[in-house]
Amino acid sequence: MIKFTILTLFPEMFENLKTSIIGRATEKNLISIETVNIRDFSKNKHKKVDDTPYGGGAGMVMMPDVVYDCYESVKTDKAKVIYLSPQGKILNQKKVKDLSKEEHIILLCGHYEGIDQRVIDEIVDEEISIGDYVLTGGEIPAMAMIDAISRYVDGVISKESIEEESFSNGNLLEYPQYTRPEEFHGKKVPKVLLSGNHKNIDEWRKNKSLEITRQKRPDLLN
Ligand code: 4GS
Repeated sequence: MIKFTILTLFPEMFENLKTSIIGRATEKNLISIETVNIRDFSKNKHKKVDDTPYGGGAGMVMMPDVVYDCYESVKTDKAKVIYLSPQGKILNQKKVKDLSKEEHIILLCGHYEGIDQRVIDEIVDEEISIGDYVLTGGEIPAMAMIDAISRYVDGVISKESIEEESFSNGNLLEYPQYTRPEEFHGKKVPKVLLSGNHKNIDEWRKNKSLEITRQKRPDLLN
């Protein structure tokens, strides 16, 4: 059982995790997902959570005391605190697999221009980015992490699915998949897949994986 605690100003954004594979995993108690609204920790009568940046500039900055109190309300001895930010190391499949061994992951989501640096320095164990582009908040990266990590939790998806997919398989992309009908818009399913010869099918798939990786993502091959 891995527990995810999300610190966010927009807990409604995480409703989608109640659907599909992640929703089922939660229902089966294989993972647990808890959201905490940072705004609930505002001491201000207007529930203010952000203020203008010292030194000037655009946008608002989330205040450190509010974020800290929110963190304090959920922290555990074993918790690993991750801040989603373009300054972090870019997430990859190895990191996903390593994180799936944690017991409790706290995901801190910034919004607006970000969070006061002092509270980041005080509570964050690791900064992670989901790619070199700018989003409006850390919520979508937090969802991407929960989704990718949960796949590795026992019982969430089949062992075969974990092993077959891209990257698990020594950094190769997936071979193409086909289903019925046998012919679609004049295009036939490759014959070998209908042959029932599993040795030939495995070999064809391995070759396709290599070919596609070489073609589309040669950077993955070293
Ligand atoms: C990312 C990213 C991100 C940066 C949050 C600007 C709001 C935003 N977080 N991977 N402030 N890429 N965060 O763009 O993790």
